[in-house]
Amino acid sequence: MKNYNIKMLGIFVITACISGCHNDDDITIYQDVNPTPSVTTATSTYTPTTRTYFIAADEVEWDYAPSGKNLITNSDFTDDQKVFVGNSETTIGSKYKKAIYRQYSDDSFTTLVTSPETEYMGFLGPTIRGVVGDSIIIVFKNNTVNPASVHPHGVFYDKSGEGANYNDGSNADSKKDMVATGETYTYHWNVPETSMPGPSDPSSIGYPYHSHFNSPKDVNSGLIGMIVIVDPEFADENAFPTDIDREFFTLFTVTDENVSHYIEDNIATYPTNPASVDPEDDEFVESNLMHGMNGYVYGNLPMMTMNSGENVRWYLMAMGTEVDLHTAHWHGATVLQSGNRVDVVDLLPAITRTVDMKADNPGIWIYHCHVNDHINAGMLGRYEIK
Ligand SMILES: [Cu+2]
Repeated sequence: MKNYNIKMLGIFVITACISGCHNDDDITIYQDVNPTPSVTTATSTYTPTTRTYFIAADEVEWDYAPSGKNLITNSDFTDDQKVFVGNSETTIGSKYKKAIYRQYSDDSFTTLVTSPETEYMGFLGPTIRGVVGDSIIIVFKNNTVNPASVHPHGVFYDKSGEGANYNDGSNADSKKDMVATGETYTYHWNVPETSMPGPSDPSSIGYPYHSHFNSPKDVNSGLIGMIVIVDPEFADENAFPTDIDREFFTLFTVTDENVSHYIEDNIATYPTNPASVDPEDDEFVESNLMHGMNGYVYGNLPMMTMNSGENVRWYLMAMGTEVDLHTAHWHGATVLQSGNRVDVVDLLPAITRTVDMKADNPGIWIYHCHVNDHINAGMLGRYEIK
């Protein structure tokens, strides 16, 4: 990254002059924004390729608190916490039917691609990766009962690859608004220079992808994931950035299960007396606002584990509505965000931020949203530096 920033020095000079208060010393600071110069292995030998992903929208039973307890306090849920995770005659509890993106090994969609290393990603879809110059092919199968799509942010697509339905003047032959139940469709995207990390970005950045047939309903149902785009000077053949040791992904969102496609199913399945549920009741509505990180509440996020000394990249994202202003905070470490040293990162719906951490403080540390209401409602996880 260091070399790349030096290459972009001209841009910084212009920016500095516009703001009117910078000199050459300030520009030196910009050259030093990356915390990981010791492992920088920049090359310009990257050969663009085509990356093909087999991704299905699958219906699953999701549990926001699979341990059945609060793992931050290491105790049973309190009455206040049971508002969200308690199952009763008139509340659903921690388990919901959802639709999530899952990766398969080929177009038979029979063998899931999973890894213990990505277990913490929860209901976040598989990471789609690309390097500038690459083509990305998504073979998408909709195994859910509702129409669905894969709409990417950040990459280049034409109408056939947009995965969104609105009045755009294109005809039905040139576009594909949605993929029907049981149907398979192939999206073609490209990664031009306008997708790549900018001068103040680290060597890779994250973007969202999500279903965009009925976007709010589709995303609250669970159809969301992240795309990583890597600077070709810092990309290996797997589209992993070469100047870091490890990556983590976190989605901060208050999933509103009240507007999920599956709310009627969930009312019929989980409350012990479904006939007594009033979907309009304020307490019932509140009970379905799941304040999660990757779909986990109250520390149930599987431990994000790294080794001391590693250079760790965090791709953060929020989704949702006006309650979804989140402030991601790590105990025990700081991060670099576009050249600024912080330990809290601000997020708004569909905003992605990519920040780098030097993991040099061994221990188990809380990692949480710093919004008071969200702390109380369970937007809390942990990470461990070994
Ligand atoms: Cu929050």
